Amino acid sequence: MNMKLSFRWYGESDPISLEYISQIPGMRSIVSAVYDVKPGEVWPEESLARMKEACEKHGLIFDIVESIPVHEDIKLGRNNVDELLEVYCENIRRCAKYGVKCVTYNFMPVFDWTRTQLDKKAKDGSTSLVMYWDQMRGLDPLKDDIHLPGWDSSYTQSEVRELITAYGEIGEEGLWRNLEKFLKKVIPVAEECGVRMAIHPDDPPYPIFGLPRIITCEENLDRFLSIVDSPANSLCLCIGSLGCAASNDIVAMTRKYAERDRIAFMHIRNVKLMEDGSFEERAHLSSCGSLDVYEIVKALVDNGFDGYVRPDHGRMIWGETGKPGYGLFDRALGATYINGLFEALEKENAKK
Ligand code: DNO
Repeated sequence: MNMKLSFRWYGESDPISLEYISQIPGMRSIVSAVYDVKPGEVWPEESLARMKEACEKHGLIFDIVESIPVHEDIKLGRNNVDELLEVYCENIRRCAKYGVKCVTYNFMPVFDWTRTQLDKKAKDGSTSLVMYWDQMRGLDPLKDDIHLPGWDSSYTQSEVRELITAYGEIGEEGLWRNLEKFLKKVIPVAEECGVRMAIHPDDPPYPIFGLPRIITCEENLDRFLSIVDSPANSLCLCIGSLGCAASNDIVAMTRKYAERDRIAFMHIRNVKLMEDGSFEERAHLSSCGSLDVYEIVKALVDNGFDGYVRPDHGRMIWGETGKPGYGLFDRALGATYINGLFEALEKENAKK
């Protein structure tokens, strides 16, 4: 198959072993990161070397990083931003030195993915992550000491308040300006060392708590890609994130960006959208959620996609416990489903 199947692994502390991951049919690459350093610090080469070696022992390749986090001061364009950008570039160089070909990151202010519950039980007894507006409404991080799943819990409440105020001041256009500065510095370095940078969309793809969010829709993805028109400046097309806005036509977007070779990495999962904009994460199969995963994969295959793919968030099934979204069983089922779609579609196309 042309696509490169991958699996996220949280390093030595991950309860899922590389041995188990290597037993998933067709598994090729490991998606990981150096977890024991803070954003804005240089990644020790020994950690990268260890990761590479551990993967190779199991016949796997460590060639995707998710993520090199972008320090809030880069996103806010303040304080020692130039120094932080230097560190970012150095981390890309170091990753490349150990064989990394794709680096994922996001440009979401303060909070990464946002959900209101991590273990919502479905009728069949499985659990998954959900975002319900009736749980979300009424929460105000400026007033209440709240911690939603997915947030970096290392911020104190007063730090969160300060950050939210600072983002309020720069607004969306300020965030675009700082993203442009980031890309103009980082993409030439990525090009030089053969790395494709893959921005992860905002999850969910609209402002939360009045914070600006810009990697949200086709118009903004077009704007993003035109800032530096290079395959090194590409997308991590997370269909479950973009798919939480009913206005995003994910099949059409996948086709368009695959045609232009601007998708470096695909995150494949399914979500069920509710009428009020709430959503539930579901099994990967098209009929389980709102996204037509078959049509999305077809859009890739029709354009000769040979980038990285990973089964994204799975449900917790068969009694498994662990990191929400990142258990073994349902992601492994997702992987075999993805394999099936690609094999069928690639073979069909080869006959034409
Ligand atoms: C959630 C992930 C995100 C993603 C980052 C990329 O499960 O997809 O946390 O890794 O947004 O920087």
